Amino acid sequence: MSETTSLSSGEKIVTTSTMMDDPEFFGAQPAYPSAYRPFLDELCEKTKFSKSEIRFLYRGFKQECPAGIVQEDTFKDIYAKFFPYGNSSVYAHLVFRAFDVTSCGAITFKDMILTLSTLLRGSSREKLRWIFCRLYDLNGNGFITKRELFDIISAVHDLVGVSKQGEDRKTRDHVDKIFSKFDVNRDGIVTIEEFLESCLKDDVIMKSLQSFTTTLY
Ligand SMILES: [Ca+2]
Ligand SMILES: [Ca+2]
Repeated sequence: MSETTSLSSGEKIVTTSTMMDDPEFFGAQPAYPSAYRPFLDELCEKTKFSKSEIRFLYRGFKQECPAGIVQEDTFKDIYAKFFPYGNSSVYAHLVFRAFDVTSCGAITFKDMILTLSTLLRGSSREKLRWIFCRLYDLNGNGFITKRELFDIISAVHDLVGVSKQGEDRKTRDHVDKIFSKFDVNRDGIVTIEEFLESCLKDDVIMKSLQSFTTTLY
C-alpha cells in the first residue's frame, strides 16, 4: 500500500504504509544514543511538517546516516562531490555550522529538520532571518561587518571555483557593493532590520530565495 505526501509545492513523495509506521522511530530500543533520539511530538510542534512527513524524512536521514548524526567530515565530502571544481571546505564548514542548531558539533535529525522547516516552509522573512543569523553573522553578535560578508563571499567564490587571478580585488569590490546596499544608515554595520529591509525590496534576492535550498545542498 502506498501513500502520497506533499513535501513542498509541486513535489510529491510516495511512501509505503510500512515507512509511515516505522517502529524504529519510536521504538523501545533505539539503535543510537538516547541523546540523539528524535521526539516526534516535539518536532511536529516546532516545525511546519506533519508527523507523517517527519517520519518520512527521518527514514531517509537514517538510511543515509545510520549513526543518527552527520559529522562535519561527511558534510564536506558531500559538498566536494557537488562542487568538484572548487574548494568547498570553507563553505561546507559555514553551512555545517548553520545547520548545527543545538551547537553539539554534529548535525542531528532535530537540527536538520528545524533548518529544513525554515528553508522549505518558512516565510521570506524567516528564511532571511536564518541567512542573517545562522550564516552571515559569523560571530553571532547580532550584526554583520564587512569582514564577515567578505569571508562568506570568498567562501562562495572558492566553492564554485572562480579563477584566482585578480580575485581578491574583484571579491572586495563585490563585497563593497553588496555591503553599501545593506548598510542603509552607513554606520559600517548591517543590522537584521537593515538586512530585511534591503532584501525584501530586492526582486533578484527575493527570486533567489525561492531557489535558496537548491544552492544550499
Ligand atoms: Ca557579526
Ligand atoms: Ca547600518
